[in-house]
Amino acid sequence: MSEQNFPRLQNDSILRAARGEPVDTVPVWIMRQAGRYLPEFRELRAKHDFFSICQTPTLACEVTLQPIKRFPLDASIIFSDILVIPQAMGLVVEMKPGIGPVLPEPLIDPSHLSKLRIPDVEKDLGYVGAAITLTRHSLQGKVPLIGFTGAPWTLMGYMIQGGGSSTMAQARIWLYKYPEESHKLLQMITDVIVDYLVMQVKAGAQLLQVFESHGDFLNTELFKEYSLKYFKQIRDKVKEKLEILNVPAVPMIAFPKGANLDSIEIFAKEAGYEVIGLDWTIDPIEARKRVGPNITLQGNMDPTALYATTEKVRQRAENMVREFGKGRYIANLGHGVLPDAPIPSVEAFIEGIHSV
Ligand code: 1CP
Repeated sequence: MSEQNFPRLQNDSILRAARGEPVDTVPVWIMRQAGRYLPEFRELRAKHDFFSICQTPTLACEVTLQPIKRFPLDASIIFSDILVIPQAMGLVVEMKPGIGPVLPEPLIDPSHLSKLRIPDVEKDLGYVGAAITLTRHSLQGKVPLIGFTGAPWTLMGYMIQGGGSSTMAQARIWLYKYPEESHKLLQMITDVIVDYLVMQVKAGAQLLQVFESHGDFLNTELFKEYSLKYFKQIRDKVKEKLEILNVPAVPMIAFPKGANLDSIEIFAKEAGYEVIGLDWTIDPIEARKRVGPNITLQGNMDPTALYATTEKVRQRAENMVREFGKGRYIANLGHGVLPDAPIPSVEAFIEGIHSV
């Protein structure tokens, strides 16, 4: 597949860090960097429904570029949501302001698996590809563009709970009560994810991140069986399919949020991702000891630390780089930036990272 005549990349520090090559300054991006903490996003969002923005390439592109215009970030991430997959599989997903995603007809028991359809990814999610291609051109080579997906267990959680949950109890019950059907559902989701990520790379995504936002709810045993297993499949099949299509592979970032150090160590040995994202509970020095020298780490300042004084934010960002070290490291928060995060703190965070 051709490079679609994309503009030449001017800042490749995140790609270098992902590949383990030296960088002058540590690359930084912020999970959820295109979103509600930006007044220009809120202004656009007041005029458009959430999923209409995702489905309209010019709007998705505009929102993706908003943080890039404001801050000296080293990567952009395409504006979309992880819930576009359950939607493409036939479930209704509504985005309720102040609440978040709501799925009014969730999967109650395995008989509901018959409600799901196998989407034609190029057709049903082609709007994400179109947004990626347009954004690659509009970025004019300033920074690389990240594509993303939710991981299978995280998406399964929303499909069963019908929205966010502080316990994921119904979804966890499925794992014990219906293990076979849980694997069947996870496999269906995995197959869609693989085609979806391949489509994103063909469209121009230069890195891919897989968000396991509900990793918190899995102990090491469940993590191996219901998360790691599918992470591996995604990585192997995406690389295999791209090779068959003669499309160059791109670095893959896994974000197993809430995974403990034991799970992270196993993940590093087995999953085959170039980059592992850490949440803010993980100690950088301990994480490096566990994963060894050949994996890039990403993260992990506590998003609520942005509410300290800007001077403290800058210092904390500098200290974080010193702890992780400048090699094989991508700076980020340990989870998404909060909807009312102070913008001067976001600026101080980025400045602190780049100053080391
Ligand atoms: O800038 C970016 O990062 C790109 C846009 C992006 C991404 C990467 C959005 C826009 N969502 C996501 C990923 C996403 N969506 C995740 C993984 C990251 C994480 O763990 O934070 C998750 C869990 C979701 C699901 C979701 N969508 C939630 C969380 C609900 C819960 O369980 O508590 C919410 C609130 C949304 C809505 C959403 N997605 C994105 C935005 C800007 C918004 C706000 C919606 C609005 O404007 O009304």
